[in-house]
Amino acid sequence: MNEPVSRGLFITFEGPEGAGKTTQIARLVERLTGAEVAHIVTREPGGTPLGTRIRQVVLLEPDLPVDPLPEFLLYSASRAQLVGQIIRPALARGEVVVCDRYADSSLAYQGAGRGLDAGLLAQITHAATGGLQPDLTFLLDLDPAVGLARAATRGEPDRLERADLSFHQRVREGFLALAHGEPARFRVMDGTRSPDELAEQIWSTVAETLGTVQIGAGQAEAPA
Ligand code: T5A
Repeated sequence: MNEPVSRGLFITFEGPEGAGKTTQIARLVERLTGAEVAHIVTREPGGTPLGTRIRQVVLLEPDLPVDPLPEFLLYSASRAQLVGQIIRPALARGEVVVCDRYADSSLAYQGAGRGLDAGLLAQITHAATGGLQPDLTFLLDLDPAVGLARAATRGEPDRLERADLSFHQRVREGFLALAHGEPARFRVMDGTRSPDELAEQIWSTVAETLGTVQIGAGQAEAPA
């Protein structure tokens, strides 16, 4: 069985395509680095050699047929490896873990979006993660049409970016329903606000949370 995590802080960023997660994670990392808070940054799918290969198959080969259940299982395999190899060890060292997407993405994309049974997703996710849940999840909420237009400026669409707008609307609703169900963990942010405004809001929440937990060796005080 997995050891219980008693230290560290697990932060995830979620949201529809192009919501601004990568931008805000970079801003948060600057603040954590400036405040000398031990941290790592990772992402899903990916974050390990296995996860990187799965990412290639599941996202970047959009013409390869992959049905919804195997798609979810591939994300889950990447997640299981990431949790065991990267996330739990970092939390056990007392570090902040910042992860670009996690299990909520499966519930939103493969559950609300593709229509897979929520109970099945929860059962397999529990097996893949040993029940590890983020302490704090920032949901950058955005009209998917706006997010897809932002993402489109980057070149060829991946498998998910190719899905139609109604799929992405279900994904957005799925995320909002998850946030509604777990208000203590989720912070829903308006993804149309400026990057600077969002970064300030996010840092203020993280700094406040850091003040309530003991992070890393020698990090007894909350950052300014
Ligand atoms: N997936 C993933 C599943 O289906 N199931 C799962 O279980 C998991 C884990 C991952 C895909 O995998 C799917 C979901 C996804 O489709 P990805 O390549 O990692 O794909 O991409 P995304 O996570 O979707 O991230 P994106 O890079 O598309 O978007 P971000 O990171 O949310 O947005 P970002 O920061 O790159 O910004 C996009 C553009 O918008 C601008 C940026 O400059 C950039 O040009 N921007 C803003 N513009 C205006 N205002 C702001 N506040 C802005 N913030 C950023």
